[in-house]
Amino acid sequence: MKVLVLGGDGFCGWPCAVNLADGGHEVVIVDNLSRRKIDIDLGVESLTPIANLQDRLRAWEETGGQPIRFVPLDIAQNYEGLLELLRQERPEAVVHFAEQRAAPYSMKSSATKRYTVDNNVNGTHNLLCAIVESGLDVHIVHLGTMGVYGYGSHRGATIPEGYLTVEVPQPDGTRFREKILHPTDPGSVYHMTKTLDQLLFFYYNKNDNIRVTDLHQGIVWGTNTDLTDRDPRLVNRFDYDGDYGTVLNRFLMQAAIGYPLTVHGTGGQTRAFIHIRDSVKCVELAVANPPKSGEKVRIYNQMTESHKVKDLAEKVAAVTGAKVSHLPNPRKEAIENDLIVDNRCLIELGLKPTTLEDGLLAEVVDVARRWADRCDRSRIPCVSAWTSSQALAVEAKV
Ligand code: NAD
Ligand code: USQ
Repeated sequence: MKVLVLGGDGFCGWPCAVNLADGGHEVVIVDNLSRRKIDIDLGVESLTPIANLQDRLRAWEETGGQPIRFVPLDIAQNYEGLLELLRQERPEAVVHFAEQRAAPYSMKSSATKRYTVDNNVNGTHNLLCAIVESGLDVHIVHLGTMGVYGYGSHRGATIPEGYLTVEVPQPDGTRFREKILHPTDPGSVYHMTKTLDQLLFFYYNKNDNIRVTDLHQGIVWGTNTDLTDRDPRLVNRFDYDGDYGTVLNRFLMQAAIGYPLTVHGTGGQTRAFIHIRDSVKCVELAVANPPKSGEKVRIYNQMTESHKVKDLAEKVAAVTGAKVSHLPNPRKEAIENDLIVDNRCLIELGLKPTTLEDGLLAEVVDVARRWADRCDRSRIPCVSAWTSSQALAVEAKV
């Protein structure tokens, strides 16, 4: 089938695009390369030396991959271009990764807050509008986040896959039962844009029958898949800086260079995780199993395991001998939370989870060790603070 991969030059999008092409799909990457421009603005680079997209695509073909085309386009700013592209390509599916995805970056300043809202909400809305205007029946597979549910308010309840059955007491004493979108509780401006995406999908699905699978993904860790391992020019990005690096990859990289692991606060924060190989597989499964016409938005919790940040630090320390440090938390977040997640949908579709216990921690440390000399240690601290009082505490420590 023909698939447009919006944001196909990014960390999750690139391995996903080559995987879909390897599975026989005709893939077109659509990207405005904004992620690479943000690296330049922040003065940071992926730990792994990533080739430019043209070289990536050439290497992919030279190593036997089905050709992938690239269309440079800003989906948030160029509505007409997006509509024209849909009309020309007539894809059966669009996989939508094209958003500003770092919570700390989204909290850096008014400028980055506004950019994140403009880019993410406009991009998603443009896609929905353009599909309606094109008259095409396109399945959207969107990368959402586990963070839409919020952290800290569940108190032992299992988080369902998107919908919650509630009972509303009625004046006559009876109880009214209904299935609603799970209430949202975003923890950053970035996470808030994902909760707004959810409502946009809900509305356009109800009004225009747009078919959507929204993948509420946990924190992705790891670097490469078998396909991006094929050639050095296919290597995936590895973010380690204080804005874009995510917690487990940061710990693995810090361990590789002998930097004390940067646990925020007590480390009692529990988060959901998924390895990049499983993330790629989940998108493949979602593309292959579209909702039927008239079906409500499908929501899958795309995660395989939950861990407390302090437990992750201990696991990484046990494998590598790294030291653990507890730092003032730049984020306004619950200091401790539980997280029990229902993820049966993707498992039932055939996902076989890769777990931390599979020896992969060590594998990622090897990737980080290999490129350790590319690391700029001064970019490791997380200095983007959620509030001014947190900024003061962080500045005092850095
Ligand atoms: P990334 O920043 O590496 O990739 C995003 C890509 O989208 C980049 O190549 C960027 O240039 C492109 N892009 C952004 N705005 C665009 C626009 N307006 N027009 C065209 N292209 C645009 O991020 P990622 O880690 O690959 O994440 C991809 C998606 O998955 C995001 O929506 C993110 O919210 C979601 N997600 C990521 C993680 C994670 O741990 N990385 C976890 C859960 C969900
Ligand atoms: N943390 C540390 N030390 C660090 C970095 C982070 O203790 O050096 C803590 C944070 O305070 C937070 C937790 O680790 O409590 C997770 O932070 P993160 O940066 O790994 O993840 P997050 O900001 O939630 O965002 C990432 C992706 C985002 C995705 C989200 C999925 O960047 O795109 O949506 O994970 S989820 O966490 O499930 O919402």
